[in-house]
Amino acid sequence: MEGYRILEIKQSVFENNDREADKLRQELKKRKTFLLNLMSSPGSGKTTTLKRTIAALKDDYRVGVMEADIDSDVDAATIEQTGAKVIQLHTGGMCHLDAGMTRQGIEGLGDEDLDVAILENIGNLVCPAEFDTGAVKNAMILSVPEGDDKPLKYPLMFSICDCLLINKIDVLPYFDFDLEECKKRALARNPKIKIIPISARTGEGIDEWAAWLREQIDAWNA
Ligand SMILES: Nc1nc2c(ncn2[C@@H]2O[C@H](COP(=O)(O)OP(=O)(O)OP(=O)(O)O)[C@@H](O)[C@H]2O)c(=O)[nH]1
Ligand SMILES: [Mg+2]
Repeated sequence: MEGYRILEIKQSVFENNDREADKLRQELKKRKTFLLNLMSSPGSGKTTTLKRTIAALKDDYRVGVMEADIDSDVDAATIEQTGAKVIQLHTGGMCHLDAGMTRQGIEGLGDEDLDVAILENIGNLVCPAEFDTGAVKNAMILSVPEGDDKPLKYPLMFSICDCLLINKIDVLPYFDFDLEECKKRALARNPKIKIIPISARTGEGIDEWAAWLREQIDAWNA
């Protein structure tokens, strides 16, 4: 027998985070705040889609946005123009948010009077998928220029998301992106994933996305 122990540190990091995430979700349930975690690669259109999403929801819900980035405040400045409450979170180099960081963001927003809090996670298809943020629903964006093979290459992200927005469909004629093949690949990873093609530029598909989101918010905040 070896004279040393092996500690599964990664495992304990995830277990602790899962506990924190469940605690945060229970608190949000009590306060009737719905938390959405929005993830994607850098530049897929998270902030642009959020602008459209806020416009679709703001007459009926009090919406707050947490913009997570390694640095800068450009996304918070963009969202501020919509009139929604917004906070910029800096992760100082970390490529994802965990439940503790999300809690700090929610507290920074002043969560008590929010119906909906949206977290724009760090642009990355790998690390954010591994950490439960305490969100009620996870959504992701895959944009046409990234290619239809992404469900094959980043399976975890597709399997933990409740909704997949395929964005930038306005540029479909210029790319060899096979929409049907992409849907098939995503559904093979996660048969329950709701798939909505959108263009955050033209607004196409945003009504369907907003309707899906409203259903989730109303079910949680009932
Ligand atoms: N053609 C087209 N361009 C889009 C669409 N959505 C976003 N863009 C453009 O894509 C670029 C990146 O969009 P953002 O919304 O900043 O993407 P993001 O995912 O928030 O980026 P990060 O926060 O840096 O990860 C911008 O130049 C947008 O104008 C779309 O539906 N169609
Ligand atoms: Mg952004």
